[in-house]
Amino acid sequence: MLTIHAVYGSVAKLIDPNNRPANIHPEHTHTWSVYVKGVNDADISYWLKKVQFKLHETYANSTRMIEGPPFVVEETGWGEFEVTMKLYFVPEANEKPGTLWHQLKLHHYGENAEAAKERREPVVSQSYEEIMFNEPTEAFFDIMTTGPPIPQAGRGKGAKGSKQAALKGKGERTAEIPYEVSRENAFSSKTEAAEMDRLREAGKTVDMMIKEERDKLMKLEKEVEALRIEAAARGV
Ligand code: SLL
Repeated sequence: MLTIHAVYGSVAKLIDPNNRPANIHPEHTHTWSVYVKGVNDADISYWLKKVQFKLHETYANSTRMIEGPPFVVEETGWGEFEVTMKLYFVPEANEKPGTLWHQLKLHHYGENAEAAKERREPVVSQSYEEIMFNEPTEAFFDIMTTGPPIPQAGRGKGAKGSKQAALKGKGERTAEIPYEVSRENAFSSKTEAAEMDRLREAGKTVDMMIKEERDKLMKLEKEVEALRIEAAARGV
């Protein structure tokens, strides 16, 4: 089992009548963006190839394909509607696209809606998503467990210890190792496979730990939010 985390949602701002961008339809009241991104803006392009955003049919070209990061659609409008996001994974995943739905929010709601509107606070609506793959391909699993690609500076041709260096060195012998262990060969592909299994198990444990921590964090965030609402209600 492989679990991937992503964040999706929207940010909307009321258009300032004194600072209205040119060429906007006179009925449009808000600028907004809808997005899929990594938790804490982490890079997700190593597993997410492209995203198709389906907007309300009142929009011209309501189906927008975003071919690479950032996976964002920016628009202006007057109404709220549900955005359908189709996530296309990298080919290594060998997975069908996954679909997410997001309700675009333009308006503040609740007791402090008017004050928030006065202050022109952006309306943010965001969700976490956990995407699970029951039987990931080896290649996809490798990509996911290796983590985001190393930044370009540290990579490049023949960077020491990099995969490229290991695989593309001219005339070098392959790094393949004997299948069976022998006294001379303490390492073999068999023991390597066993090691991989252990690593996979460890990976699952780490995934579980991350999930636990995130659950804790979300609980704390809820508590903070409740306190904030309570404080606001008391006029603090
Ligand atoms: C509503 N059911 O009535 C929704 C529909 C449509 C949103 C919302 C402008 C599109 C355009 C726009 O905001 N459409 O003019 O390009 O609230």
